[in-house]
Amino acid sequence: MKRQLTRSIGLALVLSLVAAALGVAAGKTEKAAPGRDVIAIEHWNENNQNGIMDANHPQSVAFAEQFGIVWESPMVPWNGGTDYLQQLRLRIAAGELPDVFMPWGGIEGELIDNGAVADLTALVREEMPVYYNNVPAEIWDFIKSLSPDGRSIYVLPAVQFTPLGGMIRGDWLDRLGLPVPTTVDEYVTVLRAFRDQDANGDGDPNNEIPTSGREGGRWMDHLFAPFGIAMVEGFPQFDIYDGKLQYSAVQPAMRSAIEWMRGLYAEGLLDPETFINTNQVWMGKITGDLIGSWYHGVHWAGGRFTVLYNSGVTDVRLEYLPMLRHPDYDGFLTTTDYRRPGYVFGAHMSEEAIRRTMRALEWINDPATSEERLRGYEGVNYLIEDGREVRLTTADFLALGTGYRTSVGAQVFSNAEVIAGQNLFQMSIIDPDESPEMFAAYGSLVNVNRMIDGYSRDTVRAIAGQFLPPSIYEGYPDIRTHRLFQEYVAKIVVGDWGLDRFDEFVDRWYRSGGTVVTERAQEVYAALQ
Ligand SMILES: [Ca+2]
Repeated sequence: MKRQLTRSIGLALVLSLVAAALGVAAGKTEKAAPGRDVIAIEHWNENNQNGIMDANHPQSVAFAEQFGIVWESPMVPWNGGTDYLQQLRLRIAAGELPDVFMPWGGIEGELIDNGAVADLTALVREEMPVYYNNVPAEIWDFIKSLSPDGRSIYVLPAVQFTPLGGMIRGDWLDRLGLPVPTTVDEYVTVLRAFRDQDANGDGDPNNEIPTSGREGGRWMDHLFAPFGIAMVEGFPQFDIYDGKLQYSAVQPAMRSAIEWMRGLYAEGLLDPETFINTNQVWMGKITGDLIGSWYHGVHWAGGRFTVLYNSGVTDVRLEYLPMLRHPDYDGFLTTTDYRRPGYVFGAHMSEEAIRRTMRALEWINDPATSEERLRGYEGVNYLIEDGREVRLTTADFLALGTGYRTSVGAQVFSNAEVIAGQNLFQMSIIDPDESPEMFAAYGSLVNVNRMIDGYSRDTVRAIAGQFLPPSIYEGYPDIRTHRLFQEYVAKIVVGDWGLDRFDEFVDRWYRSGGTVVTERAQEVYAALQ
């Protein structure tokens, strides 16, 4: 049965290549194969960086039977979204949109205005009822506000449980006899111990980086949070200050946060390269057993655990680093219920292609199908050997060198229960005693669920500015990209500039468009209330 299906898809693929040769864009034409038609869907999101998908990928093979579609996903580099957006813009400029894709950099507004993406208002209710009902009504209201008539749905929102929080090396703390810090003062004590002692236990007391972040002052939100700074992944946000919606970066609390970080930097507690670390360099330091604490998606910590464990750090333990309490501020970790657009569908797609793709996305996002999905696909998630199912870790799968990514990727709906439940189910189908690799895979799930538990009990707050549309920045691209903030925070923290230049930053920010953008933000916020 499976072989026969593969053959018919193979034929569909040949037909699509013929169609492409005749000048019909592949993936945009329904192709009839004998007995069953299968539509190729070109799909793009941030997971395209992890490998390709095509009609022969095991998930495509299954989806051809289940939904009458196959995925076509080229490799698209991500690079924090920069490379992805560039590639996407090239395709948009050429009039060759992918079928289903994640918009990035706020381009969904222009895609809707240009009629480039499909109206999904009726279809999403019909084909994705579980997802439709799981997405909160206030998020649908916001999505509709992006449409020309204010009542239509062009975007499927990503409503993902994204526990962005602090992490600290529990095995380092054990080695130095220290508890997990809970206040800024306790944290400084731990950072000094990491700096002065051989916390990673390699015999060299001088190779530890107590804490670190990334270029643009990004991914060091754990250092801003104690001061009550609304911030997402290093980007300051609009929230209520002095009873009004305002930009968090120009508040007196930001000055205090920068002053504190300047002290950490001067003391050698903050990575000297923190403002020039690329994602890759920063990640390499973490997995190279050099960084003691950092801020990231705690649900992604399993990947760090696995690399450290497999490189010989067999006592690695990641602990959740709570929001550090400050005596003078009401700190919190920022969250947003709505984070970003999940998918848009190209207006060139046939209604049938949209419907089938939606059925597949509904299946991917329905909590009731999670165990079925986690069992996965033969050749990706497991192999059958001597009639027995042998689970593959992601590392095992990558070692097969197929060039394929594991699956179509990120869900557009998840919550803490969904993620923790999925991890528990995965633990139930893994035998940690089978091999060191399986022990590492099991251990990574244990660590991740400990993190999710810590985050779920921490001081986390959705901010007032979470539904502000990108249009408030129109005419002020530098305000939107936080360019001025990034320049000043880097130069002041590393000591190139004095702290007094923070006031100059505030003044310049307001004068270069901040005043207008703040007024717009306050108007939109008032209208949304
Ligand atoms: Ca050391």
